[in-house]
Amino acid sequence: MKTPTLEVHLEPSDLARSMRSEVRAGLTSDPKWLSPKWFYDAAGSELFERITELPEYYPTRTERALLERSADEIAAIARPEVLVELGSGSSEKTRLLLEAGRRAGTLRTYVPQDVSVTALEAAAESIGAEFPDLTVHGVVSDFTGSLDHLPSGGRRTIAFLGGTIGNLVPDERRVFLASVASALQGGEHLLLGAGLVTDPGVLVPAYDDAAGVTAEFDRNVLRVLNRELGADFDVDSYRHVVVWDAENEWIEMRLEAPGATVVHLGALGLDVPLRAGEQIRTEISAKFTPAGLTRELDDAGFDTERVFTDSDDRFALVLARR
Ligand code: AVJ
Repeated sequence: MKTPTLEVHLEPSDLARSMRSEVRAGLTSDPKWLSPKWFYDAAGSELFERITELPEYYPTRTERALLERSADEIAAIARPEVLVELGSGSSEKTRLLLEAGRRAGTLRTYVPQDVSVTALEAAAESIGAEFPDLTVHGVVSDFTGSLDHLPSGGRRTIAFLGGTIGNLVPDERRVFLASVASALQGGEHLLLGAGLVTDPGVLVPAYDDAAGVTAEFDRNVLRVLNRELGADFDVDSYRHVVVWDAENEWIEMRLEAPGATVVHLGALGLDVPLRAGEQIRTEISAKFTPAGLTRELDDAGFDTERVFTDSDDRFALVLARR
């Protein structure tokens, strides 16, 4: 086995600084918001893994089934020598792409990128053991700012799976997709996983499960702020609210304050007054149509080569060529 290497472009102090400035911005605006980035401490990452196994949360298993069916075709078209994965997390579904790349005989290098050093180390270690001929080079960075650090040399495919693209609003998506395009050369590929617009009766429960795991995941962001920013949110008193915004075609998760209160954030020297019933937006998860995805990719300079969807049209894997 080759020893995985790790490159760090995001120090804990960078994260702490961006958390302070974003939380200040979000909690002093109207309506109030927090970035979904802060969900994923160790407890939050654990809760997210539990979400992916819930009966109501179909995206993960749907995307996995799509990858199982289409990974060989993807590898045959893209013929990746280097697979870069943005927001790789546990790299669980990636194995399907790595195996297909190995069968195609092209793949030499896997570059997982994530904000979490611990997730990357664990993933790099187990992938390295499972694929002894593969060079594994982890990059610790924020997916929106990591594209300057991509290795060059070798035909690359960038995978951005799970539907995380949906956390970005349209303007942010434009900027992000354009920067992915400019990081790639002609003939290289992007593999994008995205949730599709579907019945709100299916969408809403996926973010508001009966067992309350997603509610705990949502409230976990307040625990993170209590610990990291010396805040005094009364975490368990906040209600998890899920709204399907049909006009914007996104799910919104919010946390609702039960009564009027003032939250003190020690590290920011900030007092945040909340009205009774006031909601803080904690995540948007945009859903797409195949045509909309193709158009956004086209605007960014990609040619869509294949759109793989499940039989219920709930999730799409798009293979696009630069
Ligand atoms: C990891 C961003 C793809 O939006 O479906 C799951 C996060 N939030 N349940 C999603 C999430 C609530 C998830 N992504």
